[in-house]
Amino acid sequence: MNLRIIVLALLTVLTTNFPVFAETPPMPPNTNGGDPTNDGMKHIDISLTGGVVGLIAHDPPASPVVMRSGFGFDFTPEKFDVLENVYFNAQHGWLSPGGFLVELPPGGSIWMKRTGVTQPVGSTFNVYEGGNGAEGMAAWTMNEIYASDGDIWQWDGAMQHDYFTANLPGSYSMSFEVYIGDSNGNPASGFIAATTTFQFVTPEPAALPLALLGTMGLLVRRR
Ligand SMILES: [Cu+2]
Repeated sequence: MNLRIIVLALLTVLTTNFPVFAETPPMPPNTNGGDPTNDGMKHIDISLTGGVVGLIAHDPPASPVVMRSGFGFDFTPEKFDVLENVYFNAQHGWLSPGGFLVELPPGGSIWMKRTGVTQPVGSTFNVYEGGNGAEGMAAWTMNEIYASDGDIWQWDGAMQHDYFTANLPGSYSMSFEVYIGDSNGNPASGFIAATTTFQFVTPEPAALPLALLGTMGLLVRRR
């Protein structure tokens, strides 16, 4: 065997058979797979004034947020398996910085409705229900939400970060309408909804080959 074959064989072993240890997934602020200066939570600040829903996107972190890799990871407990072998990000979140929205009608709540997505052809783009750090990961369901356009989700007013996953490199976005509804999600009359779009990209493709080249260089030098 020449050196190149040995190195490639070693790389294959390292990247496919290296023992993987189960770990808890990163919290939402640490799901950025790009420039670390863009770590942190990217909130949509929600307000309700005079019957009008207001949405303000917190910036930085910059949009689109960069997903991080879940390839080769073993996340625990089992509900976090959905983050394995995909890209994922949970930086986008819903927040009411002014506390409870006092203008809500009796029995009313805030609802989010998925209104559209963009994604590479043939890709999968999913969302799993998370929560916030104060509740703790144990309280998060990680159930799939927003599976199709028109799917709705009821917000309890606490900070909410969900995990968005994608299986192919590229750009992704999901658009939402935020509206006031009754306990079943039927829109309440007399309120004006607002819309926003969460944008994502996968890490630069150059990042992985460079890391592999670095490993190869190390192995060659060690010989
Ligand atoms: Cu947050």
